[in-house]
Amino acid sequence: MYTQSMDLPQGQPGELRAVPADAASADAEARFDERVAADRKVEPQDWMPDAYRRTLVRQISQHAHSEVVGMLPEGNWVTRAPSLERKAILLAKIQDEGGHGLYLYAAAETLGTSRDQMIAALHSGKAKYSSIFNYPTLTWADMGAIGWLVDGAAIMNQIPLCRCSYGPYARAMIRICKEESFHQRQGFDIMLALCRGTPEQKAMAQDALDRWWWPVVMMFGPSDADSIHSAHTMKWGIKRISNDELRQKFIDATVPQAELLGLTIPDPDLKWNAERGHYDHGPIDWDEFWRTVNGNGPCNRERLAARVRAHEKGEWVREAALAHAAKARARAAKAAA
Ligand code: BYC
Repeated sequence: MYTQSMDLPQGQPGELRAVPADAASADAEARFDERVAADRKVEPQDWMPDAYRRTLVRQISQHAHSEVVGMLPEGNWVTRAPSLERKAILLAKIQDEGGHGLYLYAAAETLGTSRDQMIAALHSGKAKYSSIFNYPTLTWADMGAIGWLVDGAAIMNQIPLCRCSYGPYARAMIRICKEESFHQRQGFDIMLALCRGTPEQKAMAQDALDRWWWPVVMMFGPSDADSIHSAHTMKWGIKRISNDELRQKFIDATVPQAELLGLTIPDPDLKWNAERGHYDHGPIDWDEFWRTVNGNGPCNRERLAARVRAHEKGEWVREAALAHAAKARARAAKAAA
C-alpha cells in the first residue's frame, strides 16, 4: 500500500523524495493545522512542519524496530514449542511481526528517511525499541504471557494509532491491529491450556505472569507528567490517548481475564475503585523502566548483538537481490530496445 505513497512528484524509481520544508507557501502551516483539526489525513506529498515529520520518524521507526527486535524473545522458543501445531502458530506469529516491521519501515520511508538510515540508528544504539523486549523468555508459558499481555498492551496502544493523522502510519496500523488481535488470542489460548493442565503447568503460567506483568504495565511509556512528547503528538493527532489512560484501560481489561484463568496479578495494591470506575494499582518502578530504556535492562546487549549479527549475515541476500534486480532491469531494457 505504501508504494503508492512513495510515488512522489519528480522522484526516480527507488529514490526517496519528500516535499522539503522550504517548498512551503506562506499559508502552508495554516492549511496543515486546518487539515489536522478537521481530522483529514496528512499524506507524504503534503507540506508538513519539520517537527511533525521528525516526531513521526522517531515514533514510527521506534515502532518498526520494536516489531523486529520483538521477534527475538519468541524466536527463542520455536524449536521447543510443545507440539507441531503450537510450533506452526508461533512461527506464523513471528513472521507477522517481521511483516509489521516492514509496513512500518515503509511508512517511515514516505517521510524521506531510508530504511538503511533507520537500521543504522538502531544498530548504533541511537534509536529506541520497546523496553519490553529486553526481558528473557525462560519457559514456554512466556509465549503465552507475551501473546496475552504484550500483544494485548500493543493492541490497546495501537488501536488509537489507526486514527493517527499521518495516512501511511494510520493505514499500516489497521492491518497490524487485525493481526495483533490473533496474536493476543493465541497467547491467551496458551495460558488457558496451561491453567487447565497439571498443577506444574498452572504454576508455570503464574510464574510467567509474575515476571511479565510489571514490564508490560511499563510498556505504555512514562507517566503523563513525564511524557515529553505527548503534548505535541496529541496536538498533531498522532497520539489520541495518553500513556496513563491507555495503561489504565489495559489494566481494567486484563484483570477479569486473569480471574478467568485463575491467576493472581502480582500487585497487592490492585483493587476496584467504584468511585473512579477503574482498578487502582500499585506504584510502578520507573527506575527499572528507565534503566531498561537506556540500554541496561536484562537483555539489551544480547538483543542488539543478535540484530546486528542477523543484519551482517543477511548481507549476501541483499546483494543477491540487488544483483538480480539489476539483471532483470537490463534484460527488460534490452527487450524494449
Ligand atoms: N520502551 O514522551 P514519551 C509489539 C521513550 S511492538 C522504550 O511518552 P511518546 C510486538 C520514548 O520513545 C509494539 N522507550 O514518548 C512486537 C521517548 O524517548 P525518545 C511497540 C520508550 O513517543 C513483537 C521517551 O521514552 N509499540 O507490539 O510520546 C511481538 C519519553 O516517552 C517506551 C509501539 O512502538 C518504551 N516502552 O510515547 C509482540 C507503539 N515508552 O524517543 C508484540 C508506538 C516511552 O525521545 N509508539 N519510551 O528518545 C508509541 O505509541 C509511543 O512512542 C509510546 C511513547 C507510547 C511508546
